[in-house]
Amino acid sequence: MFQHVIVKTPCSNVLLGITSAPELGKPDYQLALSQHAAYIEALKQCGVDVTVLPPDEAFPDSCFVEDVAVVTRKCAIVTNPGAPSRNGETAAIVPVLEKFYPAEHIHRITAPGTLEGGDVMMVGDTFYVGASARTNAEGIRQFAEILQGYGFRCVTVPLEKVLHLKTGVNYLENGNLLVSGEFCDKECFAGYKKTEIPESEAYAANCIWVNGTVIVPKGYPAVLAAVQGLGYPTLTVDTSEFRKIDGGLSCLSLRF
Ligand code: CIR
Repeated sequence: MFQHVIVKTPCSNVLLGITSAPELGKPDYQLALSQHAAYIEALKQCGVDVTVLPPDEAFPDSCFVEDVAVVTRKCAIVTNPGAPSRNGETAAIVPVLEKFYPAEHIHRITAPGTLEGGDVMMVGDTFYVGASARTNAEGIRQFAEILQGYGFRCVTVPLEKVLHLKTGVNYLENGNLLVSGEFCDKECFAGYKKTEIPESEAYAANCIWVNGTVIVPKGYPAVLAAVQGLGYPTLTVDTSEFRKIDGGLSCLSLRF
């Protein structure tokens, strides 16, 4: 169960966020703000307390707070984002983590290691880590070493196409995994109950489980039906403006 969630209000420079899909257009700032507010409401409905950090205009992608830290039940790890324009985002998260974790349980990934939280998927005491354009082998080595100190295990998942691991695979607890594209046939996920997401709704592979409820992006009926078919109560949140800069539901929060 999660007690706490940290989110960060989008800044007006969010329209300058990194994107692999410029054809979708730039985010509408006011709409992004209202979608973000609805996201916070959905999280609150799942019974967590939500810490809302102020916007930071220096970093267009800073609302994607998931990438700057990995939060576990025993420790927090401040990452070292591989995207140069995002690397400085980590400074602001440290004092926030200090409110929840003792200093000796807050760790850091350091250069030349890089790692972004979107590449980390927690399944109990196992952490799957995507080796991506943002997360390198040295970052994963450091991450695994830190986790080992807490009795956690790390499994590397080489990525072929997507930005982050959780762009295409997400764990919904109870052995249930939502998978799309390159993750459908990966050997490391063979033991899970996999729900394959159709290519046309691949964006919605990024759902989040929060205390028994699954939050699904709005507008993906096949995924919504599949998640409901697994027996989960669901909430939907429109993330259209974040999608334009490659962001999804998980990217917008730290949950612990
Ligand atoms: C980026 O490229 O870093 C942002 N535009 C999107 C980050 C999405 N974060 C995530 O998947 N965890």
